[in-house]
Amino acid sequence: MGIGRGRDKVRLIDQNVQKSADYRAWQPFGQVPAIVDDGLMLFESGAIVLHIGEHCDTLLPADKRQRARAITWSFAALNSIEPPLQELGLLNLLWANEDWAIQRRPILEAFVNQRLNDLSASLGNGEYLEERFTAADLLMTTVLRIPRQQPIVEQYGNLFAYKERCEARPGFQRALRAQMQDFERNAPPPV
Ligand SMILES: N[C@@H](CCC(=O)N[C@@H](CS)C(=O)NCC(=O)O)C(=O)O
Repeated sequence: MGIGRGRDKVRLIDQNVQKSADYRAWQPFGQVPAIVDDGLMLFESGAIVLHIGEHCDTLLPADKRQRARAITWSFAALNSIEPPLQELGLLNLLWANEDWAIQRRPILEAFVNQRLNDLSASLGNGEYLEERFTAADLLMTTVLRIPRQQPIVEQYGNLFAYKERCEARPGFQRALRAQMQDFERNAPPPV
């Protein structure tokens, strides 16, 4: 996939490509997303967003201290908030009625709530994680969208408003629409 150079640069892959040695040389785990920018092959969404941020002051401020803060919050989104939300999202989506999942749920929900509570306290009345929108907000918003089957982020008024504010940004809407179009164009016909 190329960077911001039109839809002809987007390559969708199937499970055969995922398993292929060529693709594994690019993305060792066979996952998406992965990009090539001027011959540089990258994977991991956090690394990709930060790489794109190198060319975009909106995503990564030129000021060194502000940049370091944006990177710090990017890691917080991916390392501290995403793992418990991801586990909850998968539990809801794939295993909700399994005995082990029913047993796991209370401890997991408590952990998720602890993280969201701390994030909510840190955000306070702020519009964004730092003084202005950065790559960290993009990543945090994407992470907060994970537990869609369960209204858990909704319980934190300021976090929910923050997520909606970030989602409403024109760039976010454009990117989401483009991604959804790929799914719509390639969805199997209804049975
Ligand atoms: N940590 C990786 C996770 C990527 C990931 O989970 N990708 C999913 C789609 S959103 C995937 O490729 N799943 C297929 C698989 O794991 O085989 C990242 O942020 O890029």
